[in-house]
Amino acid sequence: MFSKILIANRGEIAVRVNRACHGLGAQTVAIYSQADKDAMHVREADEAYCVGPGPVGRSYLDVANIVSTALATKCDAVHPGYGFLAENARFAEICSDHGLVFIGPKPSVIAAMGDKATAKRIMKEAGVATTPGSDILESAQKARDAAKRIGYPVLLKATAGGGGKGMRVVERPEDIDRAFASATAEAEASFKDGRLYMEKLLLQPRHVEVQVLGDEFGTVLHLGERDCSVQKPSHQKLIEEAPAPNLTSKQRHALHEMAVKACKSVGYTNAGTLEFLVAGDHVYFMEMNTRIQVEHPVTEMVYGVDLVKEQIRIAAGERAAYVQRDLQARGHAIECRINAENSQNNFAPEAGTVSHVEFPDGPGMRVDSHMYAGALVPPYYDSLLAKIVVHGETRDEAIARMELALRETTIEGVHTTIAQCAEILATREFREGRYDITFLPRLMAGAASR
Ligand code: MV4
Repeated sequence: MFSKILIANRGEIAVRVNRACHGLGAQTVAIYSQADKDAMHVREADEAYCVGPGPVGRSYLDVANIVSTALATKCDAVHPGYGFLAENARFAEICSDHGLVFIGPKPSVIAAMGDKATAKRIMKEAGVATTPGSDILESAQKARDAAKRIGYPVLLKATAGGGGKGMRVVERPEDIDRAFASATAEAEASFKDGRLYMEKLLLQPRHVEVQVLGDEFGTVLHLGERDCSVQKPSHQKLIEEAPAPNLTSKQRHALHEMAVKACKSVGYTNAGTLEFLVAGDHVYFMEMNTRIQVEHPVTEMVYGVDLVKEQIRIAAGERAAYVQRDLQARGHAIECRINAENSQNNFAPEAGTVSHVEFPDGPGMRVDSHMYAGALVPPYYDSLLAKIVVHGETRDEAIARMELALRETTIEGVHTTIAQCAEILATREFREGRYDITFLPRLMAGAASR
């Protein structure tokens, strides 16, 4: 096991990773920006060092400063959390060049999966179902030819993308030129890589993702799936659950088998997530995320596995602590993301000081948060304040428990998504588990017009 781990992150995930490190007997080093000097992750680590001012480019993304801090404090590993440097293959490589274990997959795998067209090609070759589409399109003319073959409507996607940037729906051949130019420009501006590929547009799909863990001895385990279809128009997830409701056992089995097969074919190690779109009876691979995800706790509650501890143990060269048949999903878990944002102001993120907090507690309840009375919410980072996670023997019990948990949650000083989460839980679509990616945008449009 590692003796000291640098946590290259902030917020709730830095607190979460710190807890896992301490649980394994490792010392921790926090890094922080000037804006985070009083943050919970700084207080709870064994050591903490300021790496720069508030803006992320000068602190949490400053590779040289972070690696220097890890070396100066004699760390043997780095946990990147999610966001920031978590899927930066170059960072992973620089860590290992300096004798630091990057707690994640190999840099070559991070790079391959980070390029969405490459990831899709690799998965297709491994026998995983992918959405009908094209490889990289060198020109608008090539795009027109591809669309003719695939059939309209189609979706242009940025290969460097994710999160919807550089994505354009195209309904008719006469719209290809303009969509190709604007998607290329947006991708170029966002990722310094304007390359596009194309897919058949799936109508009203669900976003279902499979959690995997691979060790360095070739074992790949899946830990079931999560439904993350409750997303804002900005592609931010708001509520996630495990298992996904309304999948046939055949679809569920196919998802799990494809995920494991895909990981074995790329020699995947550490924690990862394969994202699929489920449309009608079909499931299609979409993207792979090579990090621990925000919504990992719903999987932890259903499987009774500490995924962050497993990440660390695997990176330290230990064998997976489980075999597949021991991993049995039990009951149902739901997560609500409590963000600092203002529903009166188009859900814009809101900075401020949290004056008062109360969190729920009791059987089947978990809160992952870095909030305390007096905590600052700086303007520079994502607006996640807390994740309220509940478990029940059934989905209905989990929903009832979440309603209780949200009622028992108080955050004063900034506006939050607590009421919006409660509104979603009260809808018939959510209660019946019959929602897709169009659900929350429709609900929000309705609320805006009321
Ligand atoms: C799609 C799709 C429909 N058809 N691909 C959105 C983000 C990006 N990572 C992939 N996305 C989508 N890809 C095909 N072929 C619809 C979306 C999509 C979406 C996917 C998951 C969750 C929420 C979404 C919201 C809008 C669009």
